[in-house]
Amino acid sequence: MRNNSVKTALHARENIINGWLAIPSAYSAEIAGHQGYDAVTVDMQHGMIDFASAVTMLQALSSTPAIPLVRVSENAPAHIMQMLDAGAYGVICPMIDSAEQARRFVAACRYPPLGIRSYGPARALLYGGKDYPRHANDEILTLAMIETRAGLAQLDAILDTDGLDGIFIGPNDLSLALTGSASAESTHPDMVNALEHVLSRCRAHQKIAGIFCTSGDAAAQRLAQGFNLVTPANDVMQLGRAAREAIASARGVSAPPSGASGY
Ligand code: 3PY
Ligand code: MG
Repeated sequence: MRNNSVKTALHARENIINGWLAIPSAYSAEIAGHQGYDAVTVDMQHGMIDFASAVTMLQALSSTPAIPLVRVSENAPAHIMQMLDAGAYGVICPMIDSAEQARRFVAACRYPPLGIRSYGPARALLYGGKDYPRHANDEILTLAMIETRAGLAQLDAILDTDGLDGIFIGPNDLSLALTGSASAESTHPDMVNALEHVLSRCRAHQKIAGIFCTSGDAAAQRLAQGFNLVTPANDVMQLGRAAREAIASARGVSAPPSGASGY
């Protein structure tokens, strides 16, 4: 099976830069995959992406060096299994609030006897290779999103889940839950403490700590803080930012900090 270089690197404590796609386009995915990201995630929760588009995006990513990941829309085994069959080498699952939800998530990603994944690897065989079924349980990356008060309260139990590789923080949802306002780079003390808590618990459990960020600078700060996997904004934010900067530079003015695009 094609090695999941991102999983290998993460477990060797190397940092991973992960792109994030919300635009339903194979061409965008192909461009992103060639820019130097270690991994690129197809976002089926908040991206404008249906299953058919996701398949073409995973196909496009397959022609690039980036490892293809999917953020599923919910913790639904059939959906998770379908995205793995479509060739996702890792799954980021939103809104994990308990050990039971984490166990259900990981079980959907693992063939028996470790889990309940149904057999039918389809495109995963083409991307991964003929021996995919024998090695998939070891190679597929599983990241549970912590982005609620409940998830934070149950963090240790979630981190104890066998087969869970780590945590990916959704800072917008988490700050909304903790402070009443969604802000990925929130400096509210409750958010700062929550992120430090997640980092130290991930370290104690020897699990990966990942987080969504809104820019390269923000991602660099998160890496310096101790996170292992960062997403330096999604394609929509990057497109909007590049357009604002180009327009401002053509007009000889400074670019406005944010536009109407992205979240
Ligand atoms: C969040 O910030 O809540 C996310 O889910 C990132 O996409
Ligand atoms: Mg979220």
